Amino acid sequence: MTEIRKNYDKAEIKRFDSENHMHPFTDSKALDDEGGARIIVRAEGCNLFDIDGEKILDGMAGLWCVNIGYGRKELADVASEQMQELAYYNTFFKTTTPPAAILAEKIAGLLPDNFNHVFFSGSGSEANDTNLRLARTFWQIEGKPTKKIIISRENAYHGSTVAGASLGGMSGMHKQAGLEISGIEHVAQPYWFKDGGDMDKDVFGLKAAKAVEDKILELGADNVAAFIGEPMQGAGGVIIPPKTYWAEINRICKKYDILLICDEVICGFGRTGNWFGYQTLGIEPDLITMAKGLSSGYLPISGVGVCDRIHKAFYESGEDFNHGYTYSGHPVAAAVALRNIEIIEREDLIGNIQRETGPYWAKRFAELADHPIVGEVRTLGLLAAVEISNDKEKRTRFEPEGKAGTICRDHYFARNVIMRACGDIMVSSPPLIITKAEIDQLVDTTRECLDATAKDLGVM
Ligand code: PXG
Repeated sequence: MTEIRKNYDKAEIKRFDSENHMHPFTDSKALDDEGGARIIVRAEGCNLFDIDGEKILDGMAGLWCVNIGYGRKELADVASEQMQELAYYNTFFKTTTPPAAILAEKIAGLLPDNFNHVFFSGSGSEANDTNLRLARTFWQIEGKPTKKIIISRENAYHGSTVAGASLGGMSGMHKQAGLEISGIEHVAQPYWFKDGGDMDKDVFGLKAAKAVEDKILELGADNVAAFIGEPMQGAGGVIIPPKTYWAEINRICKKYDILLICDEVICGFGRTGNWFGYQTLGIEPDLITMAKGLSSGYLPISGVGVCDRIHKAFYESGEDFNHGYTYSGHPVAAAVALRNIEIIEREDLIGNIQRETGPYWAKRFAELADHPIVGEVRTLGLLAAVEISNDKEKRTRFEPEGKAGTICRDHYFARNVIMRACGDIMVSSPPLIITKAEIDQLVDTTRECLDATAKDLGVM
């Protein structure tokens, strides 16, 4: 084992990373064959800097999380102060800490009126594990223990723990390691571009919602605990449901007394131009998952907003809720999350999206719809999706599927701009502080990369 020093050179870091670090969602050999991972050493605002000093525009806010942008000294100071005062204490066994309690109160104030409690955890995946436990335990308490099944959607992303990945509908994840949590069922997603055929978008939205109702009827409402959905599917490709979808899901969940779990891990804390995606899309949730933007990724923290109906059942049950994590309500992460929320408020980041950057973002991205290999452009708040397609009318893909997206992503990479390729969908979710000039850079680079991709595919 090497001793820990202050300074390491690039070659050493590359070697350690290759020889000792196993990356998430990565083909390690392919990464080595390409020369290893890019080493990011610093960041400021919307830009990253790599070990060679290259400046890179981060069109993904890390992994959809650095909402207030990089380099906020204020958060480092808060973390330092809290760490010196009380670096850790738990919230089990009749104890709490000021940051955990104050953050819970603050979040409750942002949630709907019928939400007054938050259960904390460390990541979005853990929070969705909490949701599964909360939903099933709630129905046990209510004397309906058969209500256990959670309905989710194909191509949903709810995390990478066993419960998170089982709740999610990512086929690549389900294929590996036999995800065998029983009582999770998947239905079709509200993805008009791919599955809408000749249907009007709003009619298709109702059809996609009906898949949920059909599944409830097939399983029997007495066996269904909850429906879980992202307001818009992020990792699935920024799939924004037709306007009719969520209103119908609200109605269905109420009719059959099914809990509605709204996974706001990406949409929460300003992303869609409101504090939460349920506001933008008109969702009436019973449980709300939050992570990422809660601390803008400065420290890991997540939570579940719990509505009064569910909280009251637990409160009056006379039993412990036998669930929790070492880091539930971690004081340093909570202090950082609190200051992060304060910054979003103080700088009116959400108002700025509504008035300035949101409309500009939508207008600039919409210009790309005329590109020969673009089938559709979708935007919502500061989210964008550009569908690469070989036929605008039929909305079909280049063969083999995913290749065009990878080519396009590599063109961005070469131009020092980060965009995510979800198959053949180029998606963006930048820090909420992005300026109009940076939006121009992102959109102009996108057009260049689409041109280059079209050339590589032999169509331009
Ligand atoms: N729910 C949603 C909606 C998410 O997007 C999670 C839960 C899980 O959060 P944690 O903190 O456990 O990762 C997520 C995470 C990608 C990508 O490539 C997306 C996520 C994570 C990693 C990569 O788009 N979303």
